[in-house]
Amino acid sequence: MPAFRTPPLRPFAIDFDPDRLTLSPEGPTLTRRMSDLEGLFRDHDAWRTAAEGDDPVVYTVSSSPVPEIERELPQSITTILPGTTGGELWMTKGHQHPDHQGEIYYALQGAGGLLMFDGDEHAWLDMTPGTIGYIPPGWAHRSVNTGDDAYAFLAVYPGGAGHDYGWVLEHGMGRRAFRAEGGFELRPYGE
Ligand code: PAN
Ligand code: ZN
Repeated sequence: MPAFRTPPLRPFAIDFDPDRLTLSPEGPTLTRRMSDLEGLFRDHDAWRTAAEGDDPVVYTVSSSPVPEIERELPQSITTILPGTTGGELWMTKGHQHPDHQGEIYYALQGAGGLLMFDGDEHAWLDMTPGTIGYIPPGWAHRSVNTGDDAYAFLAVYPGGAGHDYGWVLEHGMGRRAFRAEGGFELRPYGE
């Protein structure tokens, strides 16, 4: 374990285990269950039934020890489990970076999508292992598992970026992704 100073850190290597999808050394891991995703799925009744039932884990976010502070460049691995709620594919909460900072995603495993919304226009990137998704400044972003297995990706973002989840509750994400014959389909946010 490297000796950390604040800021900046000393140089150090992070081992990535592609089978276990872990980082070593590791920082905090966040677990998002269905009950943490209130107000996000279109079918609120289906969400409530699942949240009040077995309240499944929808995704985890495992970070390296790099702290979320100005000038540092933290990274984390998000793993979204396969599933649907009211037909809508399991996804991350989605957020906007308050100071409109950019971000890089790198798909590691499974099949997913990177949905972005600038408050006006939406964009969708298919994400399969090897795809680098670029999130420009000012685009809120949400990840969706479009496959039948876990979808995992690496995120690298400015330490001072902050995460505004209220923005998505207020503005939506432009589109929603639903399971459909032979794959998935995007529908307007309100439908
Ligand atoms: C990612 C996300 C992660 C979880 O590391 O934070 O995928 O998604 P939510 O934060 O929307 O729950 C990232 O975009 N960081 O900036
Ligand atoms: Zn982000």
